[in-house]
Amino acid sequence: MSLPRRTDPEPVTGWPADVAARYRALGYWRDETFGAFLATRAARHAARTAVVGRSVHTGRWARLTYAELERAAIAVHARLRAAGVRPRDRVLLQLPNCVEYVTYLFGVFRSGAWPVFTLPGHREAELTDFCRIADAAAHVLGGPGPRGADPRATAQRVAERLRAAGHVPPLVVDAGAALPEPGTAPPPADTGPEEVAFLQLSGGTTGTPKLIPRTPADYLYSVRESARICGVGPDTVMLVSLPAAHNFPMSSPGILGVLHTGGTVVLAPDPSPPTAFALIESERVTMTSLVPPVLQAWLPAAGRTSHDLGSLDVIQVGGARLADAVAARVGPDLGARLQQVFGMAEGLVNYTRLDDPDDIVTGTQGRPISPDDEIRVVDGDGRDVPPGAEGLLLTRGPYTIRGYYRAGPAGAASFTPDGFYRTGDLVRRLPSGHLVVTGRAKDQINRGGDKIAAEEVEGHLLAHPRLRDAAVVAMPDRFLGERVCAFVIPDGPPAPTAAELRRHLDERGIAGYKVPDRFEIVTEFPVSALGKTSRRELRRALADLLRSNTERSPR
Ligand code: AMP
Ligand code: DBH
Repeated sequence: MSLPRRTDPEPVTGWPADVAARYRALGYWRDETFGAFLATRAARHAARTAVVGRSVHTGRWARLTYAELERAAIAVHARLRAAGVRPRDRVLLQLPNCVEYVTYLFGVFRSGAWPVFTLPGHREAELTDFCRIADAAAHVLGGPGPRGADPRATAQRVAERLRAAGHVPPLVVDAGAALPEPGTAPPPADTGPEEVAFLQLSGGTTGTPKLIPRTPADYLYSVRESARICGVGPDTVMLVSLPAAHNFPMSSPGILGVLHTGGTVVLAPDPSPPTAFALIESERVTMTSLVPPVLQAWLPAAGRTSHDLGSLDVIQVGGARLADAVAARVGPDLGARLQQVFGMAEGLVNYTRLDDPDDIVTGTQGRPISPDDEIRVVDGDGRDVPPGAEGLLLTRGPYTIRGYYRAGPAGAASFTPDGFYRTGDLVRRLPSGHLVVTGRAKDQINRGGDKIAAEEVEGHLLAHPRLRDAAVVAMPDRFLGERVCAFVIPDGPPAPTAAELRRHLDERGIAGYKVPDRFEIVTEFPVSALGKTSRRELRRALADLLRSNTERSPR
């Protein structure tokens, strides 16, 4: 069987040849590929437990040794090959946290195809965009989606949308189905170590999502160093309760860092204290990675639980700004060491080190992995600010991309002409090199670690026939850090209600976490000096509104 011909991918990565040669000479970039990664670990750690988690095939908990994981990945490769998936094809990988996440991840790698790391919460709006941009050949799905959604029905709607736009929909591969006996195992169909091997997702800032091309050479450098910095080894038992696709639990050091060293990955279906605490006790979990709101739910629950959390040694927190006061509670309330992680799927990852003094661990978001991570803190005109002052963070280095995948001029705007990635984050740099994240200058909302591009939600709102304009901004929130607020201007009375607008967005098929938590109906927007809608003024108006609401409402 063969799939329809796909466009050739663009394996360009943009590192200048002399820079690449230097990263190679320094030993950062090596020859290891993802197709071969698991085979060497399986040979070394055959009988050790690699993965524990639910199976979407059997519906029960499963434990796989390294040897069993390798066999399952070979079977997935055989299945994909029989279905016509070829090296460099793009394959959407969309699964809940389950053992099949890992078997399919390595099966896709082994086939030489590029996984595209979609989140379980992505719906037809996002998936259609990913399929279109990546020209995806296959879509691996399984299990129930969030809030009981059926991923097969979603895939059906994706297919309809793609066909209507003249595209060929991807082949649907159900990870819940039984795997074939591999028979004669096809050899790994590897692509080169410095070629693109997968597409990670960016939180984005524009109307269309951005895909991040990563290579084995650059990514595995960050994984190896992350494992070393975080003290990960064969005795590490890592609880993964954030979506496995997210760059943080995937690579900082995450699933790949643990498998790199022969440790055990435990996949939790959700991060709630009852689920996570039971697994920490039963699997003797030593380490986990959390976003701040999950940590805030764990802190009070730890004092009440009957589960033994004593095995827990390191709790990593990242994805969104952790308040210093909450950071200080980790040791006393959870009896574990805190590690702050400030990273991005585009590359740069910062860690507080396990031997950093307490004030650095609670008060900073860490320092870069590599001595060759170049950091610039600049003002609005691109000039370096004085040491210690707040500014925009620019970065370049051995595992930070030089461009997005097929993103055109809108994508190029995220990079300086000399190749620095414009993170859009506001930071201060301490003399020790540690960074403090002080704010953000990009039109993105960080809802407890879930990133939402304002422009994307605005685009969907503007498709409503009775709206003239829409502007989406962050709204401060005690628990999630930020929530989403949409200001809308109706096209005359009667204005659509919030419920109608939510229904409209639901019909558009966008992920639930992007649907605004609050709608404000207004008659006009404040404008900047250039006549553009001023999101800054809207945030200020919202802050005034929220303040007067709290003052008025009785306690
Ligand atoms: P993405 O580009 O979608 O991978 O998201 C990365 C962004 O998440 C960063 O540029 C920051 O805005 C945000 N982020 C990640 N970790 C932290 C952290 N520890 N503190 C503050 N913001 C963070
Ligand atoms: O938020 C992120 O994207 C992130 C956070 C921590 C990340 O990509 C990472 C570590 O690698």
